[in-house]
Amino acid sequence: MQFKPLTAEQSESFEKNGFLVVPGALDGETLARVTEAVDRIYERGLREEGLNKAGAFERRNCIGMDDAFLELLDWRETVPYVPQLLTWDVQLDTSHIIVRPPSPPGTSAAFKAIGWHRDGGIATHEIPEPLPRLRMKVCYLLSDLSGPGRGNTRFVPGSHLMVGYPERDEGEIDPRGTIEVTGKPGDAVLFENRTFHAVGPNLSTITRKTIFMGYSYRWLRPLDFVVQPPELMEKVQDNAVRWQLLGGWKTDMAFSLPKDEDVPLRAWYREHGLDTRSALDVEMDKMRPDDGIRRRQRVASIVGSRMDA
Ligand SMILES: O=C(O)CCC(=O)C(=O)O
Repeated sequence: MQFKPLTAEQSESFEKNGFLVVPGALDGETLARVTEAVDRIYERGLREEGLNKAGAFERRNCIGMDDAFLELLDWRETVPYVPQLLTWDVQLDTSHIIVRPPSPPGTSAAFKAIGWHRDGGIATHEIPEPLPRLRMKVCYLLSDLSGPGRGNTRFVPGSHLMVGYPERDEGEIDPRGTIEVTGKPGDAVLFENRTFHAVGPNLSTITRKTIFMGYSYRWLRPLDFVVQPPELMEKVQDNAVRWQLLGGWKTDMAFSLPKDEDVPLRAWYREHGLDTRSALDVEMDKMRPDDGIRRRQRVASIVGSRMDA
């Protein structure tokens, strides 16, 4: 995977708001290929099953449905940011087409296609607050969402750092500070699991098309599949990073104590100077498990020298 450093401004913005817009993330050709694949799946889905109760079409775990989606797995303009904001120890945990056609006439401005929530399903309710950052999504806009009211994703900036639900003022539809994220086809929006988000009605004449690719720590369960099918794993067997991202592994303890062959992104991370672990962690890593006495001595000497300092 190519490296693309986050700028200080992007990093500050993500840390402050819990989301980040990357304009022009998809070039014209890729945008056309992804949109064409989404259109095909959407049109077939509409014919065969219609829209869901919220008036949308959704296809989960779509990664294997078209090679255009596989390109997004490690997309050069966005995915290099994921290890910089989360960790090298990442996997794809969801790939999700969401199409939102115009809402029926008369739909209330208060309608919610998706209510306010944080990502992660049941884990969000079972992990004691304050929640850690565990997952993040990259949403690729395939339609013109440059104005509000088109079924855009709504965010409460800064809500990733809150404990509990964001406050809503009496008589207001949305929590205080809510924004609708806007962007053009080909733009991407990165957001993390703790950032509260929701979707209102699509009051425009534009059909909102998006594809979401989610990433999380490898020791978490994926959100919308258990394991990817062998045919898909076969397609990426010569691409070590894609293999990691699709949940592949090489050693028995790959998800608890990964070896370098399980996680090529660890070497990538170090190669690009992102390894900011403490001296203690680095030392611990170098030690073999059967090296108990020496390990204790070395740790004691590091800790001792720190306490002396
Ligand atoms: O459709 C959207 O904009 C939001 C989707 C969503 O809530 C999610 O991916 O968790």
